[in-house]
Amino acid sequence: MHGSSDERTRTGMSPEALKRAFVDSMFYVQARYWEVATPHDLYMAAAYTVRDRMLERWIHTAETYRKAHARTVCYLSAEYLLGPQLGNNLINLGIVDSARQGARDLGMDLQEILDQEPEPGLGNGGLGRLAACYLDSLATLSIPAIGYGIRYEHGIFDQSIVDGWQVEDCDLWLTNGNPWEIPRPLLRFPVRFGGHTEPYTDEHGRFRVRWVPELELYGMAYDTPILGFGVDNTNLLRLWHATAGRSFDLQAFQKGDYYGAVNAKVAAENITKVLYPNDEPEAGKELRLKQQYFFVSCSLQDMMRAHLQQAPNLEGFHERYAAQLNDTHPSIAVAELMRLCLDEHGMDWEAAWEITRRTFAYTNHTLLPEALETWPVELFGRLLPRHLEIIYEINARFLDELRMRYPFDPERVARMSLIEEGPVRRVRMAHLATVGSFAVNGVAAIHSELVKSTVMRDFHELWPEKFHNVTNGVTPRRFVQLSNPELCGIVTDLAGPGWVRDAENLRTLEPHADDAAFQQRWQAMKRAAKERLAARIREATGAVIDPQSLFDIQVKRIHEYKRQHLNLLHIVALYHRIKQGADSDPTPRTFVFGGKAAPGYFMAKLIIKLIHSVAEVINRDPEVNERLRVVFVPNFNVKNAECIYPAADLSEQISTAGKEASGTGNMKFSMNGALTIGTLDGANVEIRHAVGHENFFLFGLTVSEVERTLAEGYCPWEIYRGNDELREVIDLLRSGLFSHGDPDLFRPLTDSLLQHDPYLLLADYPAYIETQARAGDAFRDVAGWTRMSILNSARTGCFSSDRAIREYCGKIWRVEPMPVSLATNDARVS
Ligand code: GPK
Repeated sequence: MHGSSDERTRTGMSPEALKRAFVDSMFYVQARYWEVATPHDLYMAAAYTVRDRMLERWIHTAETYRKAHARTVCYLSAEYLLGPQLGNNLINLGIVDSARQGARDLGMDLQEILDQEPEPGLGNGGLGRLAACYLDSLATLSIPAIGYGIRYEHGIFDQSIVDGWQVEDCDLWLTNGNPWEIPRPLLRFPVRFGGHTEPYTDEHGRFRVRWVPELELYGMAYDTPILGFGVDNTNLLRLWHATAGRSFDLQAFQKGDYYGAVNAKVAAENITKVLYPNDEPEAGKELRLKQQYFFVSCSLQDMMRAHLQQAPNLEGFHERYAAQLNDTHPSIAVAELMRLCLDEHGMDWEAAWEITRRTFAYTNHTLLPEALETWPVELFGRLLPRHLEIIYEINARFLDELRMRYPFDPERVARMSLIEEGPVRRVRMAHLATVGSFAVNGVAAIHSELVKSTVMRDFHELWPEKFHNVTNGVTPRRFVQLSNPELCGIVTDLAGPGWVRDAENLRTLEPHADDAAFQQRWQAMKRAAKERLAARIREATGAVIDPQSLFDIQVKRIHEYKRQHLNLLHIVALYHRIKQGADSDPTPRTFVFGGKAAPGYFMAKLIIKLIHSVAEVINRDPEVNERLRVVFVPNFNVKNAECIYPAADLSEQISTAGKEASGTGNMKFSMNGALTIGTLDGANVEIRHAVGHENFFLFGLTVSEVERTLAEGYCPWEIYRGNDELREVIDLLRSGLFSHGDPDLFRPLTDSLLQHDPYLLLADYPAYIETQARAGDAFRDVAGWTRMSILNSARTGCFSSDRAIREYCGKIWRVEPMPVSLATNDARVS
């Protein structure tokens, strides 16, 4: 009702209203009374209290968008690495202080309640977290948008460390209930697999194809509201859960094979059981293709349903929606939208193709050849026979066009085909995504250039106007305001509380970079974050670290191209110098590592073991451990990350040039005042440009130098022979010193470095060591370092995901904001 005071409103925001609602939720939702409530009950009651406030905005948003027939962005992503919701939702609602006050009045501590939340880890790393940042920015910028994905019952595994080795434990994020999701049992779509196709003639005498599937199951929607910051817009994240149909297995059921049907039911429900834990895809996993098709089919059917509620037919589908393919994982959407248009809605090929091509846009996130998805034609045809036919038809028409255009270049035509010929024929998903989209983009300037000049070169020559760059971004709400309250306080004092909606306001820090009093406040901010991290590390691992030391941090998935082992070579070199009594960097350092290895990636797991082994030797050697400490934070996830980024002095972004598409951790570190030591790779290039070359520790070969080095016949063994310290460092690794006398343990790593070194660690080693020494020296100049730290925060506002989303909206989606205001909401109840 209009005009009702906050006190009388059921969803009021004052501490009093929140307290009343909290007590109500405890009673009516959790069905608990005060004396027996567990900490988890407190969390659930708090979550429901906050959720009520979100639902009010969400319903109003849905109504507003619907009435306006708003053009809507549909973000299709197999991963959303959301991280804990409660704290972020309090921030976006603007009620952190009210909530803290309310909790205190009831004798509770807000932080303890926040700590109860399990991590929704429905993603592997950068790509999944990017999707989550984009949801935050879409809502904050009032863009009508839906995130579509998979409700994995088990997200990314929990990592623990046993004897220095990674051990994977099953993630159980749903076990105690998920208060943020609304199950929609009636919102279900059928999804079919297998079987065969049959031609027939329809009532107009037209040639048609009917798919006779072998298996039918259902996707059921679970909806999570996504709040914008400081606006009432609240968007939808719709995740699909697989359930068996009533007659689970068409074949088995008809044969009266009940147990066969039961097995089929279990198999159906397995589709959304677990996230594949690789940050680059593992080839040929049938269940993975099923997951991709499953969520894409449900999402497109859902979009069509909503569209047809308001339009007579599908003609304007591409005007109503822009669908972004987050890498190739959802690229089967191109064939599925064709199938839905052709087979389910009776359209002809040209009309269906026109709609399809104008609906999708595709983001490429990697150039690593092993990560470019392809599916064996045999597997594809067995699972999705109709889609394979459609892909063949798309390809036939596409190749005809190419032959016309390049009549004397059959090799080019073969290179561009959607089908890779060879002993095993395969469907090239990146080609399907490119042919079926109106736009293709990379995720950092250098990466987008490489997309055009390498993996997509032929396509870029054919359709230069299709290719774009949108440099990634990260949300300042979670990665500054939530995770670094002291920094947030500093900026808010200078720029007012609205700065987090426009991160360019971080610039207000710049004129204070040399101000002594301001520098002290800045140092206190860093110090507080470092102490928090030290306490957390002590709790998690028992390791004691000194917040006065330089915190040198590398957290990200463990991968050879990211070169955690280059970092280790430097650490062992420092150790070696101290042991030899040689002059060495006098800056005390704490090296912090964190990150998960794909369970089947042996070398990555061995790198984790090596980190622990080096840590063990260094940390307990009194001759060394006053100056060096090495720690590994187990189970790097969003929750831990929030504690880590603000505590860093130095951010390690040391991938081989050309390998890291963008990186996003690099942005989070820099925004929080860490300096970067990094290569000219991914977004490092743009970060260095933004913060100023003098405020960035650059080293290493450039992309073209990497190419040249490899082309000229790179010989790591010669570098090893020619560099005494490097040789001694590698020999130490091979000596058994770090492996209780076993010289073979780390052989796979050292052999790889000496024989092939595909990621050019040895080539970059001297420059890295030298640059690290400069960073160590610079850290001892406290005022100089503080100045550089301030300038890093001040100048990295452009890496806000708001900027990235604005670019997508302008260059790619052509969609406008649609602000929603609760003030005009009649449905609000008092
Ligand atoms: C790229 F291809 C992939 C993938 O499967 N998973 C993934 O996390 C990352 N990525 C890149 O490696 C990062 O450089 C990039 O910042 C991130 O995607 C987001 O674009």
